Amino acid sequence: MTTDPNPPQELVAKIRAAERVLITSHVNPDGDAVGSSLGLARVLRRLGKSATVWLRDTPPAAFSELRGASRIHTGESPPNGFPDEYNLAVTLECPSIDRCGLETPLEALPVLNIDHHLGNEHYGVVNWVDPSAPAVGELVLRLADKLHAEVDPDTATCLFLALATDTGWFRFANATPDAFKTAAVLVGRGAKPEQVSEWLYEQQSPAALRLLSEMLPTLEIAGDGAVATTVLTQEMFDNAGAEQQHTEGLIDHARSIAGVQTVALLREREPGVFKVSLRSRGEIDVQSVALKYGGGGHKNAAGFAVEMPAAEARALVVRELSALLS
Ligand SMILES: [Mn+2]
Repeated sequence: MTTDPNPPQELVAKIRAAERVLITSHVNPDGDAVGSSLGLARVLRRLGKSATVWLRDTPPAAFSELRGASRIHTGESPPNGFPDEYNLAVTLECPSIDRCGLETPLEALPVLNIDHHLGNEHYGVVNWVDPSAPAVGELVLRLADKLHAEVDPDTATCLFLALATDTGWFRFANATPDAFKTAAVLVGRGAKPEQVSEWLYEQQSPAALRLLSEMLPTLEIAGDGAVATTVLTQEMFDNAGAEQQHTEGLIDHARSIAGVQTVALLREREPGVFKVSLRSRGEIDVQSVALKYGGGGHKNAAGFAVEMPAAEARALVVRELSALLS
């Protein structure tokens, strides 16, 4: 794909002109959402602007070591006199404006929409959507360079975490030559991969491991060995003393089984409501399933929510995933 790697001029101009910027990303924020948001906030502050990061949901604890993580505002609506006290909102990683968890009021501000999801709805006053970018963190790096803002080691670390998590540590199909080049630039500017890896994988709480042990017995294989599903009910969260944030990475265990092409993790967010996370290999498009049920994502990683009993929800997911393979 030959996409212009540069941010649109209009986007750069709007950022240069703004003094107080609200940055947000999607609900249930992942590494790209958190790393990009914190990285962009640091870039804007470096330019003398006020930048506030608001995420509707509390980020996973694994990201709490990132510089600025303790300053992230969470909850139903943005803080500090929203919307009157801001000039501009930037959404990162939000294919539609409601993905940030706040719909109408955000439109009180001009919205810059920066994303790499193919199905982005171009809802902003300026839209910078580059599906060839391995992570939104890479777009933030390109933007920082365009703005001539210094990317210091803490900023580079935020963006590296975004890139590393979205590419599965450079193992997924989006681990392109550009992804490696961007990683090289970020490490050159002071990002420490070994430190990020330690934060993500060696700071687990006992609750997270107990939750894994609750999940593993629920493993079921269907579709001639190609479809693996696991379930986490509220009861399992209670047994483990775990929270939703402890589910980070749990879906990958089923992916590791030989012959499995597509996997799902169903987790109960509130009684009877399941968030379904889907993963797939190669050309198998799980985004199509997610879109059918009002969700979204990428070809190989997507999700949606359903309200029904666990067994019924699992049967539906198995049916849909099996149909993808036939
Ligand atoms: Mn992303």
